[in-house]
Amino acid sequence: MTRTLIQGGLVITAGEELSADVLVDGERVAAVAASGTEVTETWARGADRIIDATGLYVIPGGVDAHTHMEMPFGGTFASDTFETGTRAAAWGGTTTIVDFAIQTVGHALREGLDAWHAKSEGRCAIDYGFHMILSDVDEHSLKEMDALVDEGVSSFKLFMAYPGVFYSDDGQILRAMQRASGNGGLIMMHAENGIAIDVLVEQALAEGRTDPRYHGEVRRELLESEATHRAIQLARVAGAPLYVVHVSAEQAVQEITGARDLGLPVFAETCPQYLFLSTDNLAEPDFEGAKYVCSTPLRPVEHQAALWRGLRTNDLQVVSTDHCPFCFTGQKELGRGDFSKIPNGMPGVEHRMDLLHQAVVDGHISRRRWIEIACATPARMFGLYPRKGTIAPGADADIVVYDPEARQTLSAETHHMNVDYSAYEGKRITGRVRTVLSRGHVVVDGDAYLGRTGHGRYLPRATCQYL
Ligand code: DUC
Ligand code: ZN
Ligand code: ZN
Repeated sequence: MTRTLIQGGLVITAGEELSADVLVDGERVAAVAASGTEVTETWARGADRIIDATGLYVIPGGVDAHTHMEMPFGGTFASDTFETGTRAAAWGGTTTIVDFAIQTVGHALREGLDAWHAKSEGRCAIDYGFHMILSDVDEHSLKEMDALVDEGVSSFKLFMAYPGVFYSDDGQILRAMQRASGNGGLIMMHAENGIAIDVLVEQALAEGRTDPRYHGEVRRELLESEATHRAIQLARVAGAPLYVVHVSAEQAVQEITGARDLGLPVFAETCPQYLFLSTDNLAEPDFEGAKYVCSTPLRPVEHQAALWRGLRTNDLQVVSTDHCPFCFTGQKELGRGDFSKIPNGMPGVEHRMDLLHQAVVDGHISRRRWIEIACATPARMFGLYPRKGTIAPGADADIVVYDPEARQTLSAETHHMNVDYSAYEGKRITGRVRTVLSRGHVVVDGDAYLGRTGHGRYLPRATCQYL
């Protein structure tokens, strides 16, 4: 087994920062000790490989708990496969993803899960797990939830949006929550009132309001906060914990904060696009706004302050990407003349760690909070801790050596995601991934990609460890 020593860096976890050396034995972290001691000098003599991290951060690999590789949507598929998407994730310092397997209406959960295993097996560059999207809650799928929790698919996404596709009504949602309260599963909610949104879509199109910016206008903030409120009340009635995905509106944050102030087990994530982009992007001319169409939608820039505050106060616990890329040419273009036909989703899996480091530089969050919201809490929330999300003896050696001073400019010219535009084209970032280890293997070293398709392993997950 290869013994690797990462020497002289500042090790940052959610809990502490220390100048320490990290000894990796094979695929796991063997030990962490203060740099420059007799102990670490002995380690150095016995190491097969030494990575010099002087002046650099040594952080856990990122855990992105919300991706959609090859997701079918609006008659097309998200453009990143498990192969290209996980490789791009590795480039950006993310070493674990949790993707969403999908149940289609009229089919069993098992069928959807099998299909996601078939798409991903032997193709991933980094480790991966699955959530399950419930699109057809009935007696059979409710029973299947128990088996899935037992085999490591311990979280279930429900949609209050997209009637006729993924949508569940309040009765179905309540039943799924009741089931989860018994089997330990965590319900993840896409909280938007899709029935009301569809009325507003129809009215907008009838009035000739067809540009991408109307996607943001019809998916009203109040329809996000109303659904968030309703989801919280249903979870209370069911006695189940709740995790609200991709929160974008200030009013939705207020609903979550109110629930948490009551001591309810309500958790939530937001995404980099809501922290760094806004409706100004959706309004870009010449149909360019289509690049920013995702749901929940981008909000006016004023909402960003509430999201940052929520991240600081722990009313929001996680930042995930909701990575769901569609090329501008040929995919986003499906919605020219009708914004409702633009496939919903944005690329992001490669840039989450960097954008959140930029938030450290900008003073929005501390370094440890960066690691907490991007690595440790997603791992705990979805039953992967302490194997993932931290640097500690026994943990998988998913480690990023990060240069906090390096400068980079984000661009489609240089990114590795399989998509023809960058949502952050031209954005300057301070900080950059230097070296990435996935289970002890160096997969990225400076400008070199050393990873391997199929190195990534499927991760059966425990139930939520954040309760
Ligand atoms: N939102 C998106 O933007 N894309 C995929 C699914 C979703 O809920
Ligand atoms: Zn969603
Ligand atoms: Zn999503």
